[in-house]
Amino acid sequence: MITPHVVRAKLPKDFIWGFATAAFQIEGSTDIDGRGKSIWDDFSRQPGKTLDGGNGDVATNSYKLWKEDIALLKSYGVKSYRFSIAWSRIIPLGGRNDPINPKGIEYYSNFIDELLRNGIMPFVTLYHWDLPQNLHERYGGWLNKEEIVADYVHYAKVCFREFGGRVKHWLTMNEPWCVAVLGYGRGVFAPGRSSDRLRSPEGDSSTEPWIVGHSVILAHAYAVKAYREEFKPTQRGQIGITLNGDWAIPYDNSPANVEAAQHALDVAIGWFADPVYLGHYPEFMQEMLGDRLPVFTTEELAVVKGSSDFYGMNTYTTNLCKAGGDDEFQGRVEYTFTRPDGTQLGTQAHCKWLQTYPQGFRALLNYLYKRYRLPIYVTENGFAVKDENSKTIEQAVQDFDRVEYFRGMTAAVVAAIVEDGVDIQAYFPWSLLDNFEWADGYDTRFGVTYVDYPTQKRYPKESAKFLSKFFKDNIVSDIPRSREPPTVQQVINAVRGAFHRLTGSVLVGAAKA
Ligand code: PNW
Repeated sequence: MITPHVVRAKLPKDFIWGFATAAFQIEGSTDIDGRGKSIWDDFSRQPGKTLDGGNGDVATNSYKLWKEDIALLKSYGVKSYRFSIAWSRIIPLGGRNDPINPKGIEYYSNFIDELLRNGIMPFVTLYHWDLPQNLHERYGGWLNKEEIVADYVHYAKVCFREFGGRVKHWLTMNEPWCVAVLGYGRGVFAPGRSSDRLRSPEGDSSTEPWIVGHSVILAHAYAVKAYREEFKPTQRGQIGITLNGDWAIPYDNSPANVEAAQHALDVAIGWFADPVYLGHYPEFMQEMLGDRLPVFTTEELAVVKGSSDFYGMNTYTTNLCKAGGDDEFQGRVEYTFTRPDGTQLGTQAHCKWLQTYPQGFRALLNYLYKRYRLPIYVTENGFAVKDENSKTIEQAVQDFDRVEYFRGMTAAVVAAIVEDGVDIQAYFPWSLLDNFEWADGYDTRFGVTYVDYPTQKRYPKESAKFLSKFFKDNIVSDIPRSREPPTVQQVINAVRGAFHRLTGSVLVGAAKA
């Protein structure tokens, strides 16, 4: 006999879901309680660096409205909240011999306590792009491997020591590709370095991003080593890195374009995932970059390989890939959303780089699970509705393109788990609130909650309601699963999972366009 509850149980009882944010995008209060500057403070204030001239001084005022934010999360019924700690609130000058700021510790400590009081599990990012400005000025930040690795590990250890009794899920770094490429290659994110002299008086886009990426990997890996050796035995948490990466589909069947799609994945994802999970840079990157790609010492490699307990995945879209062009950050591949027959891949978002394509999400989940063989935590996934910022509040909360996006993406998660046997542990839509969208300023809104900036009032959008209901309906929390007789599908999944673990292949292929 199959009870209705079991039929309804599409996601495992312990499946984690919640919303994601990042410190600089929401906190504001940049000069309060002893916070030091981050590289985004001045960068966002320079004319021309953000689309609307917006900066992080106020953002969603969450440094002050933190209790309200937690109440909002609670009202959405989340199990977890992914947020980041601002390094320069903990250590205002950033370095390993610089003073620790008790006010910063106190703030996040209270925040974590309040989450736990509300039954919400903290999922904490240590670095979401807000490098202490002083480390950039003192020695070049991520360009200086020796210094930055030691300083980052020190900062991470302070956080493990202060918060690790209560925080059981850590992300070392958010999206190293963005840190390296957007910050030191294209120069569109802080610190804004680039070879383009119209953009930046200094920088070398042909070398710096690869150096920065290398430092980020090492800082991550040495922090994980410290956690595992000094904290994990008593704190018993999970730690890993989270990488951005979108699915890549060949534009057509030509061998050059089929190869191009793999090259795109190699640079977007393999650049970081291959060293961390497989112990080497992708061969294609070594060919493309030659001696511009830094080399790990044997000792470093031993620390890097296996340095993530799970696969942390931020993904938004799918790109059609054509071989050609000289953009090394895309693997010398050109991206488009227009198919050979002229149709669009999906619904266009406010940002140029984003269209809805849930089949691609499912294919990417399969690809990552097959290649890296670890449980996947989806730590970001989201959509910015076109021209949402020009709408009235009443119109904006009717965010049906975002609802459509999340309907497709959540269905893809369920299908990947139930039909493909992919081990997915968590799903965090980006973002809890509309917020400071980096170089887009406040013009692009990714929130499931509308923020009326003049009043700082929050208005839940339809997408928030959709997601709350989806997870309420699909995660069965009242019946322990093990007591129920397994459904036919669950037996099939168990066999699939075992097969996968033995052979490394996924039985049911994902949708490929
Ligand atoms: C991620 N792209 O950034 C970040 O982790 C968030 O802080 C950000 O708000 C969110 O996605 C939405 O953009 C990205 O150009 C920035 O492909 C740029 C890209 C992808 C992700």
